[in-house]
Amino acid sequence: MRAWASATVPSLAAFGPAPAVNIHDTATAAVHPTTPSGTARIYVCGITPYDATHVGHAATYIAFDLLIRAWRDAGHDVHYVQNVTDVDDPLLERAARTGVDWRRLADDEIERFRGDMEALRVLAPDEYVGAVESIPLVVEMTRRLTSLGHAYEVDGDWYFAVHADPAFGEVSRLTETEMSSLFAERGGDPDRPGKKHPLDCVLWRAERPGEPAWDSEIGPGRPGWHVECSAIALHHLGEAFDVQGGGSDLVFPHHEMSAGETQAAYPGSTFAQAYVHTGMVGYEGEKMSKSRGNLVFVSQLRESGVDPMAIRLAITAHHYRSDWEWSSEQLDAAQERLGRWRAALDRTDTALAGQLVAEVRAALAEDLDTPLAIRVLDDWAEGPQHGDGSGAPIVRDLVDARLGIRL
Ligand code: 5CA
Ligand code: ZN
Repeated sequence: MRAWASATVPSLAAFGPAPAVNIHDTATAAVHPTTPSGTARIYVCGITPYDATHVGHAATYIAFDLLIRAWRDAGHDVHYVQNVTDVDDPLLERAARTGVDWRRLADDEIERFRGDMEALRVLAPDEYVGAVESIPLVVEMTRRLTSLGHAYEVDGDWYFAVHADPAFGEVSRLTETEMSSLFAERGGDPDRPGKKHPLDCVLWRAERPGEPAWDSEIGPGRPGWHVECSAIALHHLGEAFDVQGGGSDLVFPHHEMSAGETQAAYPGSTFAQAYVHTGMVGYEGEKMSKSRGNLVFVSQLRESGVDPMAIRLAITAHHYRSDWEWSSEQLDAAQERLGRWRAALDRTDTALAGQLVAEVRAALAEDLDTPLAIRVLDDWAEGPQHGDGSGAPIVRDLVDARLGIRL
């Protein structure tokens, strides 16, 4: 699938490489150094394209964009893969309810997402991969799990036996009781008769009347959700890639199951080295979600004339791991902040700019501490300055390369 156009990232190489990047891993509940061997490999779970991109989605993709920018500044090449869940229950339900062809709905929303990501200066993945185009990979993984005795059939649907992976549970660190309630809440079917274990999840869903289906050696049907990401990540990145990313609502079951399926299919393998999760953005007292309908769309903000850089700065003012609430006041504050930073450029010399490079890099190397990076820049913009403006291009490049914001 076609991705979108990436903005060019200015190089800060004149200041030497940025420090190595430390990031919080959900599986160990601690901040660790990332240790890419040359090229850093990252998989970020993409959208299910049945509605427009909201501020919560944008916050998640901006967080991983900051990680990619941190790696690049530290001297790494980055191999970035993102999927699109272009066939799944919520998409088909929305299409049926609104009388729109499901493929048309998906294509239109993917196109809108591309426009939003481009406007927010989120760098595009190297491979942008749809579930539909990955069906052969999903079928292959299901067959492999079946041949190892880790998958079984219930009335034409294929299930993954979750306990086939000895490490099952180590991503989310949840108890079986906690897993059960989340599984039921987030699309699982713990009570289905014929399953061997309530937590076993669907690998391949047999054709149902009125639903799209694809022919395969395991019968006509469509991919389950979790295996889509297992198969795409493994095929495009290989095992033990550096970071598996997404919002905290994906910790369980999605990331637990994706890791489990891959590790069971390839005994002894590790899916990802770190599982990185963003906090949930709320609005009007609840998590912003397509099913709740309390949404602030990036495209609507853009259409109403809001500067995408102000949207990005308002989002970045929060640490990526915290849960927070969107409000229009934050957008106003970000717009004012942009103005203060822009006004300070002409009063900055190269020595001061070089100091800012070091301080912003240090803040972002420590689990992408954007609130600290922004404080550094606020202090610069508000502090006494005796500069001649010679440092302006450096600060512009710094804020562009590391925060993705053009001043
Ligand atoms: N297609 C699957 C992942 S394979 C999916 O979860 N799609 S999604 O469209 O529902 O969400 C896309 C990404 O946005 C996911 O990483 C999800 O965790 C994140 N996300 C969804 N809602 C929010 C929110 N309110 N705040 C922050 N991130 C969110
Ligand atoms: Zn995913």
